[in-house]
Amino acid sequence: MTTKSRITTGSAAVLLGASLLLGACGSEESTTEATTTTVAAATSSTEAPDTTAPAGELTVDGAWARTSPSATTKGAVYLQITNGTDTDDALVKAAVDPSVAAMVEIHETKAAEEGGMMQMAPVDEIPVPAGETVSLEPGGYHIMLMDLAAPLETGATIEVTLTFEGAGEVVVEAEVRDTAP
Ligand SMILES: [Cu+2]
Repeated sequence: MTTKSRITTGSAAVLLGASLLLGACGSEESTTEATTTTVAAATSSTEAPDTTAPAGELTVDGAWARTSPSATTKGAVYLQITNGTDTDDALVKAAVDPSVAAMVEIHETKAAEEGGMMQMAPVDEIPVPAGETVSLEPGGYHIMLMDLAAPLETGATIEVTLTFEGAGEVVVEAEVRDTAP
């Protein structure tokens, strides 16, 4: 496995999951393969200790979109941005294909000055300081999809193009889910 050094702990978990599925199939041949895969995964997870993203990269993980009730034309996308570089960056724009939504904004949900009600408002950018992870999650920052072409259905996948001030464009796939992963 020549790419071993690039396998992250996350990938190892996926391999492990796949090998369990293979093992469940029952044939002796696939059981043998599964055993080999498990060993490889265990080895690579030892080599890739449980730390943050590789140094020098800005990475986006865990993208998902919340299902929208059929009566609404809005949806939201959540994800985590890890800035593994030593330079501050910022998410300045998000976009989806017009076949998904006509307009996309970056929003922040927070308690209003008066009354304490939660409300959301567009922001120009989401700062992602060097070495930090910023979560877009329900009740906080999110990517707002406006004027949806159709309600978001569980299991569908949306391609979202993120534009960072420093890192440029990053395209992520967001799975439509009922709840956070
Ligand atoms: Cu919003």
